[in-house]
Amino acid sequence: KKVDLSSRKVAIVVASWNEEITESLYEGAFNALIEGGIRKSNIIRKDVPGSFELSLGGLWMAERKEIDAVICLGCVIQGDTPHFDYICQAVAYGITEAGLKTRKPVIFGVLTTLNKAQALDRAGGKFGNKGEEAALTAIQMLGF
Ligand code: DLZ
Repeated sequence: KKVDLSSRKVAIVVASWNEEITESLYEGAFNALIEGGIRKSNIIRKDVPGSFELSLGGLWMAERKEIDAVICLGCVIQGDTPHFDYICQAVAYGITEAGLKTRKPVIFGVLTTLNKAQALDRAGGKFGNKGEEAALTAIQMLGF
């Protein structure tokens, strides 16, 4: 069945790190929400500095009464140090926690890649757009 989502509000929280990638993820997510029946005026965008901040940014948005679902978009690219692992761990945990705490779908749309090419492939390249997939996940959860 097709669920009527015309009155549902969705927040998209976007990390500015690796902006070229996260803007593509945003575009994919935005378009998929519109395609899925969410009104343009019911999509609220917020930016945070890096993926690490998606946890709190996502929680803040999910705590807003009027928000029905939150999509967190980021791109963490591995460097030469274990820093990558700490950010990925923290944000995966933080986004999970934001969803459980608020009992709302808080979607993990974070690329965790070994290099920029892998990220581009997943942000509108040969493996699709993971922002779009994150939006479809939100839509499915809103129809639960
Ligand atoms: C510091 C940092 C590094 C090295 N790499 C990334 C990255 O690849 N992707 C990303 O989204 N953020 C990165 N950051 C920033 C952290 O997410 C965070 O903003 C800072 O550690 C400050 O809390």
